[in-house]
Amino acid sequence: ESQSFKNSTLAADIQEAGAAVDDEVADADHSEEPEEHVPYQPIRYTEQEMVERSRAHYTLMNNRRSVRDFSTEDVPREVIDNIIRVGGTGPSGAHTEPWTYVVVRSAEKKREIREIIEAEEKVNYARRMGEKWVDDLSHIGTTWSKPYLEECPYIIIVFKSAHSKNPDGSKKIHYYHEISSSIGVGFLLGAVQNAGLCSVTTTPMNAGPKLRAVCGRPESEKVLVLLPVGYPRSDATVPDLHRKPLNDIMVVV
Ligand code: IYR
Repeated sequence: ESQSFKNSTLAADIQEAGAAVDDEVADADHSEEPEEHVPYQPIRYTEQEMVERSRAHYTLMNNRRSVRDFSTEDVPREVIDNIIRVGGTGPSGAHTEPWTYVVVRSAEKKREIREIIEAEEKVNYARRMGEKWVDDLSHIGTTWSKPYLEECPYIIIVFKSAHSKNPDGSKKIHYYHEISSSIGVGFLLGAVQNAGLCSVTTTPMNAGPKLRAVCGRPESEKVLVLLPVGYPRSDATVPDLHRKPLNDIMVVV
């Protein structure tokens, strides 16, 4: 881990609370034995701290927007590594961790990915989605054209798998792999926002198998979503969307 992380107050807080888990210890235990339980106490804040932190977090996340106008400016690789680490912290069915996060850095691969997606999206917009869907989407302003897939410095492709192999070669079933991997995507989006970067959830119909081949992933892994990651271009725009107020999304019973 970097010195800057080790020296930060946040890191110190977490370590003080005994919540830091050594990577090697976490990686080592793949035994069949029932896992030993260990004490766990997350940091306890005062009520005022909780209010302030939850408000600040809401402000951060409420500023997130899906961005499709990316700058070609590079992003430090360590930031991407840390975002992926966050994706790996999500809960998963029986702790089976059904995700693989492919980080696409190569300009050539990004070009191939753009070509595959644009070819499918031409058919999607013209035929597969249907008139009503295309009409319902028109206020967002999307089309089959996806130049941002080449302009962004990184694309994260999230793969989900229904199963893998145990160390002894037996089949390991990934329970709830779809929802687990989707929660992982939520964690990634939060991490991207926290880093001051932008993304857009991209789910191109029919492009999965070709994208999997470009990434050299096995057939057991299916593309769930693509996340281009980078800075917005200085002339980036987003649709003027508004979010439902609390009273429209929360019901207390
Ligand atoms: N996946 C296509 C179309 C699309 C569909 C929905 I629903 C959106 O909210 C946005 C886009 C595309 O990326 O253009």
